[in-house]
Amino acid sequence: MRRPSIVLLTVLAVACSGRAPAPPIEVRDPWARPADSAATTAAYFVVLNHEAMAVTLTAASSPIARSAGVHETMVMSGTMHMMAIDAPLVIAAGDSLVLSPGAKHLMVAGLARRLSPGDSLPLHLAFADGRVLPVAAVIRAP
Ligand SMILES: [Cu+2]
Repeated sequence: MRRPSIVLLTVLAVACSGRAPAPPIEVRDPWARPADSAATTAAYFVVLNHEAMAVTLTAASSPIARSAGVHETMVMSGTMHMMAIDAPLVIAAGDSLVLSPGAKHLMVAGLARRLSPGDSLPLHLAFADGRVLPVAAVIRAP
C-alpha cells in the first residue's frame, strides 16, 4: 500500500512547483503610448482582485510625471470625449478593472522625459487599505 501514496505525492509536488500563488492584487499587461517629454500619455492595464473582499483603487501616480488619473473615453454625438473619473474605483472580490484604448485609461500628464517604444513608465497604484503597487508600463504603439 506504500506505492500509490508515493505516486500521489509526486504528482502533487509537480503540480505545485510550476505555479506561484497568485498575488492578492495582480496587474496584468501594463503598457503606455509613446510620448514626447512634457507631453501626456495614456496607460492601460488590467487590475485583478483575487481577494475575498472588494479593493478600491484610490490614486495613481508616476515618479516621472506631474499627475496621473483615470479617465473614461466616451462617444457623444459622434465625437470622442474624455472625462476624469474622480470617484475611487471599487473592484469587487474576484472581479477586475480593465483600462483599455477607447474605454477607461490612466492619463499621465507632465512627463519628465520622452517615452520611446521599449522604455517603461513607472507607476504607483494606491489602494484604500494603504497598499501601493509598483507597475512598469511598457511603451509601445497601440
Ligand atoms: Cu484621457
